[in-house]
Amino acid sequence: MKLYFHPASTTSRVVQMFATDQGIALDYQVVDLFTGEHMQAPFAAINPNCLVPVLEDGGFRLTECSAIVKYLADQAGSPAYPRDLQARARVNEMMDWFNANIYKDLGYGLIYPQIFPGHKRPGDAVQAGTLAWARDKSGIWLKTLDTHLIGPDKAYLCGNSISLADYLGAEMIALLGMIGSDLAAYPNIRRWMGHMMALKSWAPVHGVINGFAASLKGQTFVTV
Ligand SMILES: N[C@@H](CCC(=O)N[C@@H](CS)C(=O)NCC(=O)O)C(=O)O
Repeated sequence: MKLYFHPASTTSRVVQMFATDQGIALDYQVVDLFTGEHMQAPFAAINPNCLVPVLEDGGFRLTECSAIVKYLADQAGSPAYPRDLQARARVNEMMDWFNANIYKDLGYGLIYPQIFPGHKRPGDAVQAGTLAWARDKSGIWLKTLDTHLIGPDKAYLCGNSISLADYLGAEMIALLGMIGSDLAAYPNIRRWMGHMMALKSWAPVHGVINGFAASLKGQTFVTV
């Protein structure tokens, strides 16, 4: 199976982390987001959304990182996507929560407009207003995640064993490091992220993005 991806892509790393951690072999093909390869005709023919990741399994193509890891997990029979109806529903619930709730405010509202020039809003007032809104909303989501969704007892999002939701959610929360948040205000999130970052696949998968984060050091960001 082939994965079209880029190591600086949050959603690509979700798939990379899951596959690497679970020992699922993929043929990795970089699509260079920095030169705009994803916007060119050959890749647009593969994914008309012009986004990575894309999984190719023979003639079957799949987009959306959440759908991709579910497909890989089912194929491998991974316990990270349990068969039990209610346990699986809990994992789905948590994945939807990250994708639909926190990511739009934390990723697209707060972090990306500050670190990716293409996401910066036109004009200082619009940029400042976007960041202020997203900072407040992100703070509410993070508090809910810390207090209610993780809480003081669980090692992982859906209990004491790792699930697909952890691979998805951890990539989104790890972005906070890029704008200088140490998660000190969110001890349960910090503990959970400690477990995720201790996975042996974490360092190799995050080499490129950590290099980018290092290049941002010294800049001042609106953060939570
Ligand atoms: N909902 C998609 C989002 C994919 C996505 O946003 N990919 C980004 C990288 S993280 C991308 O390809 N961006 C290229 C661009 O915006 O031009 C998923 O979960 O896979």
